[in-house]
Parts: sequence; structure tokens; C-alpha cells
Amino acid sequence: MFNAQPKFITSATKLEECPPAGLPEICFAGRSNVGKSSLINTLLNKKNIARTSNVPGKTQQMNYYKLGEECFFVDLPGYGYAKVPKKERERWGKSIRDYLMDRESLKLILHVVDVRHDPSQLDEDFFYWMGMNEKPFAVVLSKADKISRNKVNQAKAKVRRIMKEMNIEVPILPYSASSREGIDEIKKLITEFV
Ligand SMILES: Nc1nc2c(ncn2[C@@H]2O[C@H](COP(=O)(O)OP(=O)(O)O)[C@@H](O)[C@H]2O)c(=O)[nH]1
Ligand SMILES: [Mg+2]
Repeated sequence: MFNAQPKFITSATKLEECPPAGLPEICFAGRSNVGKSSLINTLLNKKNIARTSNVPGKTQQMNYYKLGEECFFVDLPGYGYAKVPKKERERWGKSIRDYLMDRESLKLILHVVDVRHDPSQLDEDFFYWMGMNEKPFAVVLSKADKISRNKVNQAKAKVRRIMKEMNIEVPILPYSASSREGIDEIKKLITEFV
């Protein structure tokens, strides 16, 4: 699957604009700038198929990538970027919610959190909401190269604690785009869900 030549398919601003449902989908969610697009590039061994940037909030659409005839990767718009006008944010919020709740071919949600920061209120709301709705999801702790192993383990324990309070048990996977640490575990998880 990961060896297939990936292709950019389309950008959708709402559920109705997504390609016809069929192939299993894996989506990448999380705040702006946490490394969602980088994760897609790293998984696909591409420098820049998914647009990465230093300018948070730039990816405002659901971007579809097709891996051979096997599955879609969907890069979701990042949330929590204050400089985006409120109306805009509300519109994406609704689009993302509709997508997450109603997209029948969605098999796994990878929620990306920057390992250096505690999950925000929005992250926690997201965990809770995914748990309540029994959605298949996992947490990816990105940028693990930026702090010590010890700190990474602490961050992982903290997220596990937050989840436990919500009665949620999901994989929590530290990873780094620059060292590729953790990438095999993420690939394995994706393969299990596709
Ligand atoms: N050091 C390091 N930088 C990363 C990692 N992942 C992403 N970045 C950087 O973080 C910034 C935001 O990444 P991007 O993938 O565009 O985030 P997105 O907004 O969530 O899609 C970019 O400058 C990336 O190069 C990582 O694992 N390690
Ligand atoms: Mg992005």
C-alpha cells in the first residue's frame, strides 16, 4: 500500500464535495501546524505531496490523496487557528464534524498532537467526542525529535491519563518526521484498519 504511487485527487470544502465513498479512508486531524501534512509526506515517502507550511491555517480544505487502488488519505483542515475569521472557522468546524460523523468509508482517524504541548481544550473535546461516538481513532504525538525521550514518555503518560478519565483506550504513538521514529508503528496501525 505504502509503495503505491500516491496521487492528489481533490480538495473538498464539505462532505458533499468528497469523492464517491468506496475506498477505505484514513484521515489526519488536529490543530494547525502540529504536523499533519508532514506525517502524510513521511508515510508516503514524498517530500511534498501534502502541502506543509510554516504558516498555520493555510490548509483550509480536506485534501484527498489516493494510494494505488487501496485507500484514501485525507488531510483535514487544522483547527484552533485564531487568525481565521470566526465565520470561516465555524464553516470548517461544521464540515469536519459532518465528515467525521457521516463519512461511511472512514476507517481510522489519526489525531495529531505536538508532543511538546499538553493537549488543548479543543484536543480534549475532540478525544471525548470521538470516544462518545465510538469512532476508531489513535493519537499521534508528533515532533518527538524536539524533546528528550524522557519528556516524550511523560507526554504519552499524560495523554493516556486524560483518556483514561474519559474511559477511552486508544493507541498513542510518538513519532518524528525528521528521524522517522514511530513511522513503522503508524503504518502497521493503518494497515490493520484498511
Ligand atoms: N522537527 C520536526 N518538525 C516537524 C515535524 N513534523 C512537522 N514539522 C514541522 O512543523 C511545521 C508544520 O508542519 P505541517 O505538516 O505543515 O503541519 P500541519 O499544519 O498540521 O499540516 C513545518 O515547519 C514542519 O516542517 C517533526 O516530526 N519534527
Ligand atoms: Mg497541513
